[in-house]
Amino acid sequence: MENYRAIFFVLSSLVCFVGKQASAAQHAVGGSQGWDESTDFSSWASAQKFKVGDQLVFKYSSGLHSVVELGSESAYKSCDLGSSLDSMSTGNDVVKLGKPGTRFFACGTAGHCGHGMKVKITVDSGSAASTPASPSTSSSSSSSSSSSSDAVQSVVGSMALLAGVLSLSLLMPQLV
Ligand SMILES: [Cu+2]
Repeated sequence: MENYRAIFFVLSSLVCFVGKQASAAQHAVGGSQGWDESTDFSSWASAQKFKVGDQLVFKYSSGLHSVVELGSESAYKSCDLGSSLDSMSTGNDVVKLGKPGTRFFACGTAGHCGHGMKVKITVDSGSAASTPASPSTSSSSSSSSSSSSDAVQSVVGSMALLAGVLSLSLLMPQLV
């Protein structure tokens, strides 16, 4: 009879764990191919959903490539690495997507960006509605709705926990 108690405890904590995991994803840039010249980053990025709180991980051989964050779409298009916001070169670089908007990354190795080693990441506010791609560069979108999906996740998590506790207490009379 002790088994039931253990099973319900494991089940309810598992659901909470899964709920927490789903709220922030980690995206390995380029998928299994990683941050490499041969990877098709535009098709990789279009298949992904980037939310506030998610992380990007750039995986590559340190020394061969690097990661440079660019400040504008025009710098991204022309591979102008001179106006970079940030640069990383460990080979396992983690970038946190802290707010909605578009971010631009390119490889800092000479010639690589021109060969397509660059990626544009559009971070969504976290709500279900898709944000229309606006040509203006001004970031006027508010971050007020950024925590809505996290809130839903925690509600789902606590409801699952409640269900677990409830079924546990229902079983209690038989157990003791
Ligand atoms: Cu490179």
